[in-house]
Amino acid sequence: MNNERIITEALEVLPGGVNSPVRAFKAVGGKPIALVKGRGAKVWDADGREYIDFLASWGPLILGHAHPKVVKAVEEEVWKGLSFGLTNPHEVRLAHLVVEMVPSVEKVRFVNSGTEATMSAVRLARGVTGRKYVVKFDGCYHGHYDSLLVSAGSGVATFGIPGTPGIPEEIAKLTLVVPFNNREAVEETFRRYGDDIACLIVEPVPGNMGVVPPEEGFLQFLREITREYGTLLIFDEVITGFRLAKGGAQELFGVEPDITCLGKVLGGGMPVGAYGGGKEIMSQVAPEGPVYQAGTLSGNPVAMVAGVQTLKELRDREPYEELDRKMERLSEGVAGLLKDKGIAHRINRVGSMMTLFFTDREVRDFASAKTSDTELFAKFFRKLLDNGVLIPPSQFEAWFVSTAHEERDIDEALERISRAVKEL
Ligand code: KE4
Repeated sequence: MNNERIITEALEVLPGGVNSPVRAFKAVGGKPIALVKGRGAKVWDADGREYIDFLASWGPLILGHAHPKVVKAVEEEVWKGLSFGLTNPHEVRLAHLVVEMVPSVEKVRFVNSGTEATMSAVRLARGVTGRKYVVKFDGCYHGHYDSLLVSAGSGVATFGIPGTPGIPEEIAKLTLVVPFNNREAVEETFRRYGDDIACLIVEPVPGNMGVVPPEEGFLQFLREITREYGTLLIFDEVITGFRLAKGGAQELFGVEPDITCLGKVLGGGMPVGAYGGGKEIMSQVAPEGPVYQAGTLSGNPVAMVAGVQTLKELRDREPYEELDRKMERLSEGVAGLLKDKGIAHRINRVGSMMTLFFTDREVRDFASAKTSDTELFAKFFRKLLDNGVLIPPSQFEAWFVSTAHEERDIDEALERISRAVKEL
């Protein structure tokens, strides 16, 4: 079956022909593609076309597609059974790795997605503090949990939908939304609601408004003001966890949250999410404590072994300098091509995640990110696709490199991007 056939049939049985909205390419126009194979830094679509991949399945594939150690472990495990519904040894192995690698985590609970992780973390924070308000930043996306789907960044921002139908305003109004990198707004919010704020949740390095680095001291400031008001600080490290450093953004910036949410890289491409923190807070999670959360496939053995192999590779190899260098090479190459063409752009990069914005403004929050020319981005995206380079089909997302991207892949990608830029 080719792209055309797959997408046509998908439209008959899947809403929008997809299982996640951004895959429908509405933000970039034209027909979406279906991918059928990935190996290392490359993917192939159903028409047999090859792409150098910087989407990396939205972040999980830090070791590239079908890494041999991950595939072998999954292959061996499936013959022992796919799921038991009782504890299996691999969830304990993965939990030990998370505790070893993530500075603030002493105990962790596995779930099946990043959304489940952030939803559970907010419930835990409300349960532990007995408070009702949640603070989030405009442009940050934490999955599609009602309390957090309030001016979210990914998906919603791309479609320009402010929140979504189906969320009662009684729920939405318990979420206070402030601009990122804006201390005064955070101080004002705490001055007014501080004693009723259960938690503040933040992507320590937002990827969902595009990449926007936290300004000097901003994360430390959030740590201090939440501590001052007895509010729990939640780091949503679903993208940054194990990506920016072995211990994620909290290791890179030296700021420890009360609760950490994880996903993507944690499962190495299999559906795994997690939330964790100090023993005291996590002892409040059922059945040890009163805050309920559960899941049929949580800790699924096949998903766990994929995560174990991925984290062991990252722990033992610590490929972060190599990843940073590769992304620096790519981003500088792209900047040079656009400069030569006289196209206004900004590139924000932290480690091996970056975003190219088509704006001449510095991008330091969602408002400035939205000054980007999304029409030009859509054209750029399609020219790249035609030239064999796959980036996220949305201006407000992050590009990723993996350990499987060799220097020659970056150079080849820049060759293809150069051809695409000439056609702009
Ligand atoms: P999932 O429920 O999609 O596994 O995770 C939600 C989530 C939570 N936190 C952060 C920081 C995230 O980036 C995400 C999901 N990211 C989006 C795009 N960046 C996934 C792509 C999609 O929605 O299809």
